[in-house]
Formats: sequence, C-alpha cells, structure tokens
Amino acid sequence: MDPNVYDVENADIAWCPSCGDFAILRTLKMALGELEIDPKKLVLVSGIGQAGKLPHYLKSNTYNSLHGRALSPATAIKAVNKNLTVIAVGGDGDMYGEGGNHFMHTIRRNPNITNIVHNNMVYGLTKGQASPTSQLKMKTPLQVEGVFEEPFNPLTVAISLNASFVARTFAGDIKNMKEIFKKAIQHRGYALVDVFQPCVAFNKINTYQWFKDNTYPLEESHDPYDKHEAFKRAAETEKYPLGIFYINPDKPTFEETLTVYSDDKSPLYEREVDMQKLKDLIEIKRKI
Ligand SMILES: Cc1ncc(C[n+]2csc(CCOP(=O)(O)OP(=O)(O)O)c2C)c(N)n1
Repeated sequence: MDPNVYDVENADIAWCPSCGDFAILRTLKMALGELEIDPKKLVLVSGIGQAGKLPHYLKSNTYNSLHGRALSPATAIKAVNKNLTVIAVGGDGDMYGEGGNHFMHTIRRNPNITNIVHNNMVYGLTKGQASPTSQLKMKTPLQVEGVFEEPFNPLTVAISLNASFVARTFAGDIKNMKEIFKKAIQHRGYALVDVFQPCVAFNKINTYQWFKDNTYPLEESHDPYDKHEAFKRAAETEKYPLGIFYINPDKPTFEETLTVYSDDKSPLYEREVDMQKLKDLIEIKRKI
C-alpha cells in the first residue's frame, strides 16, 4: 500500500526542522503501507509531548490521552476489538516517567499492541528538562549542576518483566527502523520499540552524530529467545546495541486471557447487548 494513504492533508506539523520525529513518522507510514494496514483498522494512541503529537500527523483513528496514559486506553481498545492494529506512541518522559507505572503493568498484561517510544533523553515539549533516560551529568536549564540520578533502562526493565518483544532502533537509520516496526506490529503480544531520537533543539549532547558514534547493531548470531543473553546485551551502556533483543513467543495475550472470549471469539463491540439482563443488573446494584 502506498505510504501516502496515511498522509493528513494540510497537517500543521509543530516539530522543529531536522527533529528525529519526522523520520519516525515517515518510517511508520512506510512500515504500515508494506503491511497493508487499512487506516480504518488502525488506532494510534498517545499521551502528551512532541512525540505524543505523531497521531495528529498520520491518517488513522486516534486517541489522545493524558500525559503518560497511552498504554491503558490502547489495552482497552484492543480488548474490545481485537481486529484493530493498535499502536501506542510517546516520548521517554511520557512512557517511562509519567507513564512508568502503566509501562510496567502493560508488560505484565501483554496486550497485543505495539509501543513506540521516541527516546530523545529529554522532555522536549517543555523545553529540555531531564527525563528518566537523560544521561548522568547532563546539564539542563533545570538540572543546572547536572543530572545525578541513574538513567532508567527501559530494555532491561522490559526483559526482566518478561515482555514479549523488546527492540531498540535509531531514527537516523530508516532501513532498520522500518524492519523493526514491521516485526513489532506483526508480533503477537506487547512489543516495545525504543527509538533513539535526536532532539535537535534541547539535547545538544545526544545528537545524530553522538547516536551514530555510540551505537552498533546486534550481531546476526544474537539469539532473541535467550532471555539471559538479551538482558546482558540490554544492560550495555558503553556503546548501545540496536536490534531485536528479546522475543517471548509463548506468552498469552491479555485478550486471550479474558473470560468474555472463552466461548465467543467475536469482538465485544459486535455483540448484541441483552438490555433486560443489563437493566436487571443495574436494579440489583441499586438495591445494594
Ligand atoms: C501530569 C503532567 N505532568 C507534566 C506535564 C507537562 N508536560 C507536558 S509535555 C511534557 C514533556 C514531554 O516529554 P516527552 O514525553 O519526553 O516527549 P517529547 O516532548 O520529548 O517528545 C511535560 C513534562 C503534563 N502535561 N502533565
């Protein structure tokens, strides 16, 4: 499918020129096009932030929630209509800071959704304060003496919680990013894609060149089904490996574990509501 089918006409894009978000948007359109995902069957869910604006610029169904709150509505949307492709997008602050608790529990639930995180290592929209992934000693207008907290490592956290798909890519490498997006969308279960994304306005340390110099691809021999090896590789910080770290294909998805689907596999939204049963239930509850 032509990636232009996802274009939003006259979109007033608020990102700065050269922002890594443009490459993520363009690559996501290409990946969706190659997978032939009908925009009518696609839902993009986001919270707040520059990354959280991506759904405004890609033709699909969208749900813009509160800061850090994309994963729970995404889980619910997939639970009521498993025929949809559901993608939750956001920044590192959004997903790992404000949404940190949702991040952990979504991994445990394992809904069949894709989670793309634009990891620029700062709070971009609010002009460059430190985020959970900002590196030690980085100075910002707020952290004037430098960041002193240990950076959050989303990959080791996800692998230790037995996430079903864990990958990292770089917004400066469209070819690999597209392949990883496609594999994540096709994966059955929760798929995390952490994307190193340069913020050209507010992060003058982790630039395109810095990411190029400080990353390298995981070897082809890397076995993504080996959890201990995946954890070890994800913990590397001298240079950061890119690629698919971990896949756990055997975990049941959240939707599969719901009792409403044990007898009837049809999506919830398609089912007839028994109005009498509903009225009786409301009546019983009123009396309690
Ligand atoms: C609960 C809450 N806290 C703080 C804010 C203010 N706020 C809006 S966007 C943002 C930063 C977003 O940063 P990030 O998620 O990393 O995305 P980016 O803008 O870098 O893409 C903050 C702190 C808010 N809207 N709601």
